[in-house]
Amino acid sequence: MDTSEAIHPDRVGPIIVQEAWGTIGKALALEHMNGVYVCRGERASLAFVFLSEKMFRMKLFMGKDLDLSTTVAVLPRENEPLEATVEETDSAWKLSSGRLVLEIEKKSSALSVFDLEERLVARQNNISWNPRGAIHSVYDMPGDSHFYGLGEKASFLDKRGERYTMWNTDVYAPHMPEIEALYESIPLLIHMHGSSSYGIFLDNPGRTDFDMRSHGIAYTIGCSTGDYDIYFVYGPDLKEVVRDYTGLTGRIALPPKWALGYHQSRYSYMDQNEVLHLARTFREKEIPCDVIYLDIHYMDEYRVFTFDPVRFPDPEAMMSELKALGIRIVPIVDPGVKKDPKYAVYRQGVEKGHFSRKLEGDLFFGDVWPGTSAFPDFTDDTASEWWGNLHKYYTDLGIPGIWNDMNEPAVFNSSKTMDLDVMHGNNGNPKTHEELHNLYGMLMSKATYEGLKRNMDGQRPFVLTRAGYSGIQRYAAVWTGDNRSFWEHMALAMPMVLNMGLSGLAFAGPDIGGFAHHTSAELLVRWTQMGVLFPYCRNHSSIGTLRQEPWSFGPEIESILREYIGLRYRWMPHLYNLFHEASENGLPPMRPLILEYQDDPNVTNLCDQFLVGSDVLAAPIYRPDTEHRAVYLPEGEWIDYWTGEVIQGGRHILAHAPLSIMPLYIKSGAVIAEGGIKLYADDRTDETLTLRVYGAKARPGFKASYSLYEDDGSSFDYVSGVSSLIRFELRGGEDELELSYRYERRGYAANRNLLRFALVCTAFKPSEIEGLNELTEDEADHGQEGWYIDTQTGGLTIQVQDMSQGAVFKLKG
Ligand code: MIG
Repeated sequence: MDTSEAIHPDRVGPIIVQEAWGTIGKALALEHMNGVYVCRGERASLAFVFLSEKMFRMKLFMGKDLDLSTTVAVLPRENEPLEATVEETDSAWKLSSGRLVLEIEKKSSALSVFDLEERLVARQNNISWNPRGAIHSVYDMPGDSHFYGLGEKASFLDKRGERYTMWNTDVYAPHMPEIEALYESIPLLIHMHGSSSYGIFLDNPGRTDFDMRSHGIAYTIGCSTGDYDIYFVYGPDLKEVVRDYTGLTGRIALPPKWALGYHQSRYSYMDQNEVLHLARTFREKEIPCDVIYLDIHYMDEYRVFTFDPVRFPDPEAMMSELKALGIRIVPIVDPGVKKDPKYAVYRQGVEKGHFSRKLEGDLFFGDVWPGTSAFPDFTDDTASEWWGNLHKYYTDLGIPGIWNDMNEPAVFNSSKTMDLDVMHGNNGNPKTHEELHNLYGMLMSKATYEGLKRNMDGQRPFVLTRAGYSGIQRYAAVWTGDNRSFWEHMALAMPMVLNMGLSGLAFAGPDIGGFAHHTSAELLVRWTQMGVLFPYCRNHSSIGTLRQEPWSFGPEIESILREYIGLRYRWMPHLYNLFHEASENGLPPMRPLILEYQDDPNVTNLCDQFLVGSDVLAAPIYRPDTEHRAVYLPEGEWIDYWTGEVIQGGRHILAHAPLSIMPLYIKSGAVIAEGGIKLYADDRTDETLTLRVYGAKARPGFKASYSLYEDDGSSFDYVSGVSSLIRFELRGGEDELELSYRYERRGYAANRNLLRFALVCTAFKPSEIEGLNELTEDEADHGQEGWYIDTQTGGLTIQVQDMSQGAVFKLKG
């Protein structure tokens, strides 16, 4: 006999339920209280807060209570919100903040944002919601719209025509154009049209979506749970959007210099001997390397905070030999803690209540590497602090960095993650995992970063993470997860990491050479050539794949790789400078051309070439058996890095690039700070510095300038002023040049006596430099002050004592 279940609604076939989507309806009143403007609508209200002249927050709320707390993504505000000027007309309220006018239409509650020239910047036509809490908003998408940001996504740079979901997901084979959700969720959409741009950041760590595909002349932003809480960040320059968005959610912590070096990883270096052998090989072969990673096999049956006693019988001995070689270890730490009552971390976690649990009190268990595992509840500060402190286990061994993997969190089950009904403690404001999912990985890395920092005696920690949410940049570098050794994935790493850079993730990069599948000699060369100019530079590969350490394909390949890795180290002062800039203003070291040439229609979706800083243009070869490619050089004069040839920009050229060449161009007038090549970045025995100026011209109007930031590259002393800032300038006159440098601040004493200025790719030859002698090569080698023409580059080199008071030199033609 059947029961009534026979007519269960789910069984009787599709019933079409007309979903009742609600809207705000008319805007009835505008109230102002404590810097918050509340627009009361028929069925819901909108709260507006002006955070600056060109940035405001808008939150939808129902009922009476307005909660203006934020997620941890948003930094605490130091300034009071701005007062706007309010004007009411028959049809609208207009709120002006100084740079923007926000218009709320009374009849529909639609919202328009205008600039001071009364040009429409953005328009939100509609917000609606369904009874289950999903919210959906519709924005204008003019014909000339381009979209950027959105963090870690596959496909091209410009996201017009795409649709994405924000839901941190461990997909194996993830880097496909149709994949909507990856490991990281950065719900920041940057919209550029006409000559202006703005960003919309939806601060909601639940599932959110951005659709620039399905609605013709509109794009939509939605969330399936939680708040519709957006930040509108006006440019008009893309750079300003990036600067202000990172002002809101934070910028990268200045990394230790060693973290900018070359990193070597493998799933897994299986034992202590293999690790030591690897380190020695790097040194014997004189290939620079700063870090070796330990993947999951270092642990005792995948218990985090342990070493396997057989494979790694003496971690102390291993660490001390590595230290002598200048190589650091970064071990993997996953969030899953093995369910094992004899294992201290598990026991403590249970006893102290630090693991994630259901509302009813049961722990949530999921299967990961160690088998059944519990997962810390990082939303509670006490649990995070506990977790952070556990890292003393590593710091005591001299381990300064941690690699957080599987922190989406990834779980081996059908949902691929933690049960959505897990009830996170959230510091006394409990929320479901469904609502907080995208925060899990970030909170883990935050706990890790802070724990390391507490235990590192003033040294800067390094954390690498796979999962994250807006703000993750404050705690960790991000790698792009399990790519494969496909040429397509090499190419795709460019737009992916470029958009990550526009989304605050300035310190990011892919597994060089590809993680899964088998690399080839050629792919490894091409990928490394490209990868050494990415912010984060690690070669990593999966178990069972062909080896891809730099020497895996014989001496010829090895020497090309050595040269490119060496280039990264030679450019380290410049790179570090760019990272410092990123930590101050959020601009990423690796940039899409559109960031520097926003008015150039040729670069709106250009992403098979990129800039390092503003003046170095790399155009990697990303197809097999290919020695030529088209390169677009934007306006201005460019110099081929390899040949010194001067090329007029504003056009496409055909570059010739045999295997040992990655096309590389330097903007004329650019300056690059270089050091000597070292085997590890943190080697401070000789901090030689050369400021290399490209394409100097002895004529009025020419000017090259550069500011170089320096500090010890490893401690937090810079916070209290132990750093230097050198300002350098080269000005052209009638057949002469004036070179000057000056310390704007000299709190850090670099280990060098000489400063070198090298003028390369220039027609200028001095007849005389006031106060300096022309040197023989021998005198130059012995560190005398003076100038000489470098026989190799044909360039002019001037070397002088590095003086606190700076100096000025007149170069006569
Ligand atoms: O694939 O720890 O993305 O870098 O080597 C399973 C083993 C788990 C995924 C990471 C990868 C790492 C691997 N991990």
